[in-house]
Amino acid sequence: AAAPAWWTSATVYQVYPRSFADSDGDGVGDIPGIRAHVDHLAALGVDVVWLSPVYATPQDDNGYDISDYRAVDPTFGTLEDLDGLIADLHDRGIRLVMDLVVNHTSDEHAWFVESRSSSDNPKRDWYWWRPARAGMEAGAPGAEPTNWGSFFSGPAWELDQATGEYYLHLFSRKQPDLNWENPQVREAVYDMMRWWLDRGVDGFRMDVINLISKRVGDDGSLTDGPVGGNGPYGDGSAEYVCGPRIHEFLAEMHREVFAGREADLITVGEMPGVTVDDARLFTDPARAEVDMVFQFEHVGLDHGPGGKFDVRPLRLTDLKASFGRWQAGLADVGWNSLYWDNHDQPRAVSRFGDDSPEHRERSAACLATLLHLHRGTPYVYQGEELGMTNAPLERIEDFRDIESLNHFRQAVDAGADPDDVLVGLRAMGRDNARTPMHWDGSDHAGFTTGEPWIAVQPNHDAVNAEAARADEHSVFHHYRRLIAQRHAEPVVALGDFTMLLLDDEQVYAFTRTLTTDAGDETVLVVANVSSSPARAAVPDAAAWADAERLEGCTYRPDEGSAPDADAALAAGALALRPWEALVLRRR
Ligand code: TEU
Repeated sequence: AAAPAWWTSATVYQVYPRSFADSDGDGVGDIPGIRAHVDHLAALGVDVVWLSPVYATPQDDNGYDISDYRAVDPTFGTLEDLDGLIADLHDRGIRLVMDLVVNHTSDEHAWFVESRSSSDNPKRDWYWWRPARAGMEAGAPGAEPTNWGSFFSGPAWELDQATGEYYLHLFSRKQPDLNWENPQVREAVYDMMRWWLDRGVDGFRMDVINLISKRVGDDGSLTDGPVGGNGPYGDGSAEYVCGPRIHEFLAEMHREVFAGREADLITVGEMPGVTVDDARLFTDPARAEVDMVFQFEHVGLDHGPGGKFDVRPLRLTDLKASFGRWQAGLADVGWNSLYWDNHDQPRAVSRFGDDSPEHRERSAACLATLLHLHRGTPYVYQGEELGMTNAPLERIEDFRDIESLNHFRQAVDAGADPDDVLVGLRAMGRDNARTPMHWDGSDHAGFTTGEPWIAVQPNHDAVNAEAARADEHSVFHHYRRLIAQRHAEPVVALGDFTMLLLDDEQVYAFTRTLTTDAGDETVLVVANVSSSPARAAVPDAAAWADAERLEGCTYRPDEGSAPDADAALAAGALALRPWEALVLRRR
């Protein structure tokens, strides 16, 4: 068999540039700010940095609305700054992955400016232009070409007065969708991607890449989606999630952009709504599409029927069933990416752990242990390695994100009680993860000398990188050791995964097994995912009586486990303190 790809033992760190570090005091993070902190990343030991967009942008969606793919936005710096960052990272053996946002551009991109200028412009067909619904007048209520809702509230179509036609925007009206049916669009994107690879970047994280193929009839028609549950709009996802030509497009991209140099690169497709079966196809190396995908199943388990802001308690059994299914589904073919959070999700410790002062560090460390001992490539979102928490967002004025602001306005206009709407936004709003990184305990947490674009969290006095690096028992050093174990231990990177105790609402347990010529090696992970004591009835417990602790994987090993942990485990009744995680190995 071929040697495993380098990224099977790698960990990726996501930098959200707006909120990482500001070098010039304008209150917004920038590339020189990142360069000033690469040693933090090197100390953590990550292999790859994924940089959220720094391209030219009017910042309608914090850079996910790009007006020039080959320019750096002045807010973030210059192309030379970016070249410098690539060099700084490469000097430390860290690769750089760029965000690739090509489902849509900004409405201020030159392509769209041309496209909208007239119905016979050569670039007209680069976007999705459609007349009003048959028999209806453009602009009349319900006259949009389809009934699809946008991810950011309201309809997915915007009427453009210049030609009296509508254009499609699955996200904001300043993010028109590119028409991937047009081969010129695809070639322009591939050319831009090659330009970045030639500049030294090591791969791409592909934004909503499974939405690029829309189902379109021979006559150019698009189809309405079912209405119900969530507001007046139809759910168009069946028409564009993993659409008819998605595999063809990604295979073509691979041939045109990656072929011949793929061994040194890493590609990850962000894919809301992707199923395990789709993901097997996308990540099967023999098909040459992408290395791995970001799936959304585990971050949807606490969403109610009303959508992401309709928050429901998470059941641990659901979480384990989901992760277990993905681990099993991509065991023989393909590869998983592993994440608890990112710039679109609430903070891991607040959502899956317990962010009270008593349990914050222990639960953050427990979640890290669990994720980093799964099979797949772990992604760490900036601040996660410190156990940063959700932001204390109170009033609507505290929010900055277009998704939250649009949702609030639409829900309140539709008659909802603003206080009720805020409950969902506080729990799920994307600004929770977008407050500035905590570098130290000083004013503005060392993020900026100016006025930060969004408030710094008050808990930066206790939760910050300077304090964490100085304390060998910190969450930071626990992450560092886990990342190192993936490099050092083939069983962590490659071992087969088996979920245990699927019916237990408190305990998360699994094994990893590696078969080599030297014999079998098995790692057992048992964690109490709760703030009260737990008992774990581990199957086949007697076999673990003489097992050793897997070095570096136990948070605060000096505290030991509950007295006689190994004996208790052997007797089938292991007692675990709140958020305690035990990692054992036997050969
Ligand atoms: O996100 C796509 C996505 O499906 C969601 O996670 C989205 O952020 C939203 O919360 C849906 O409710 C990607 C980017 O990660 C996100 O930041 C962008 O806003 C979006 O695409 C559009 O480019």
